[in-house]
Amino acid sequence: MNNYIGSTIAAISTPRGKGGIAVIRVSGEDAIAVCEKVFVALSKPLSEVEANKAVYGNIYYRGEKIDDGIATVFRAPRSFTGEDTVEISCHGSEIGAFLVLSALLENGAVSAAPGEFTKRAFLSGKLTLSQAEAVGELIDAETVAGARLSASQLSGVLGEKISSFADRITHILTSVYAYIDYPDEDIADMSDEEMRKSCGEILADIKRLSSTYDTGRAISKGIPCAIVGAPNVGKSSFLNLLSGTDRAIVTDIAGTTRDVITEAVTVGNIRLLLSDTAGIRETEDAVEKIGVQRSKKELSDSELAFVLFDTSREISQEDREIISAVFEYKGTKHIVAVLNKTDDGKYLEECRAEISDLTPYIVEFSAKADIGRDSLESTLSEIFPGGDEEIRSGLIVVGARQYTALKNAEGCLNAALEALTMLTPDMCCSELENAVKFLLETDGRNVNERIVDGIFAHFCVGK
Ligand SMILES: Nc1nc2c(ncn2[C@@H]2O[C@H](COP(=O)(O)OP(=O)(O)OP(=O)(O)O)[C@@H](O)[C@H]2O)c(=O)[nH]1
Ligand SMILES: [Mg+2]
Repeated sequence: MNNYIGSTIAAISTPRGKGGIAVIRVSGEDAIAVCEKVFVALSKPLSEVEANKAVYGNIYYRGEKIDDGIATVFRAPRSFTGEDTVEISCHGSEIGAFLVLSALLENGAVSAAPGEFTKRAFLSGKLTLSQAEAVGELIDAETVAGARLSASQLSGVLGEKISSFADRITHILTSVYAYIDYPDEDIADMSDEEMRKSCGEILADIKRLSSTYDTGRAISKGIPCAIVGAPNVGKSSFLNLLSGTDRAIVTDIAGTTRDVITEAVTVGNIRLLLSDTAGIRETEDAVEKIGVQRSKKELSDSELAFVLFDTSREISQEDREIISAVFEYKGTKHIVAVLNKTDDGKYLEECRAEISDLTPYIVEFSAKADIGRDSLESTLSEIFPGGDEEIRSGLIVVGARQYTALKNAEGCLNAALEALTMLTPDMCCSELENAVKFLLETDGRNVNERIVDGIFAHFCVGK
């Protein structure tokens, strides 16, 4: 991203391909002058059009009329980027939009880098970094809940919350400074005891927020889930039912699935990236053997394992081996036992007893009779707490950057608490300062340019 901030940038902001209209966005000091050379409004020149007004006109490329359309004029600082901006809407042919862009580039604009409009909005103080990221999340959202969450974060609530933690720590810091600089005078706002208490409270609040990260990812990006179990327990039927497709072949022959089949599904607010795998068992079949190896790899790569059992038959040696294989991941992965075939569940209780140590999350299910989806949904919302209210409030961490900053701040606060207990105020001071630094960085204050570039490079051109 080498365009300097004073340059005027242009890009097609609508997706590639044919559409009703295409929008070309131009932003920068000369946005209106550049557009005036390309877009001739019928009523008056663009430079005389008031802010936030749209005008109809003709569009020219190398002196030849190529289209007609609408130009909307925004004037600094009241635009998305904070700069003068013109948005030209033309007919939505790909080549037409490309010609409009070429005309603009020939008349003084430069091509915008991915995310550059949003980057400028951030640099001119129109958006905080968290809000800018929410714009990116909103564009990328794959679920309704994800879109709703990023829409509520556009208002900046998450950033405000994080910055309120920084303010509270700064308040403690002022007392620590007073204590260090004037040890003999009683001018600190807070006593030792009060500092410790306040530090502990902030730490608890930060932890509460950082613990929403799993849910944030589950809502916006999805959680990689492996469906594992012995052959024929109904793994493929489970995937098909949840995805509402016939993606995976289902037969009563054990060892039907060989390759890994993936489907993204949404259960409640949670997005699951499901992988159906081969039944895990000892086999002499060369192809099935590879399938079994892939199942194990899928299990190890997943964050959540759905372990399926067939409750219409006795628990087998194969089931027990799978239980012990999944047991290894207890504490590092979410584990949900799905007791399938409850429409014929003669061995349901036996099955329950067998898995009681494996996981508290047990769902009675029938992929054939479509029983158990509600129970699955409520189990998932126990694992990923945070319902509609949190989504509406926007107080769910989605970005890895915010999460890391909160975790770092937690580390500093823990160390600061220790220093307060040992009565080493210097130590406490630097830990609290670091905590503030980590927290403020989430909103782009003190963030070095490299991080900023990295964030905006993930955007699409025209955003
Ligand atoms: N009664 C009953 N049968 C089921 C249920 N779910 C699946 N089945 C049947 O069980 C058999 C195996 O189902 P699949 O979904 O292919 O099982 P799988 O675990 O994917 O099997 P492999 O790929 O061979 O490991 C099929 O005949 C299904 O129709 C259920 O809930 N109840
Ligand atoms: Mg299968």
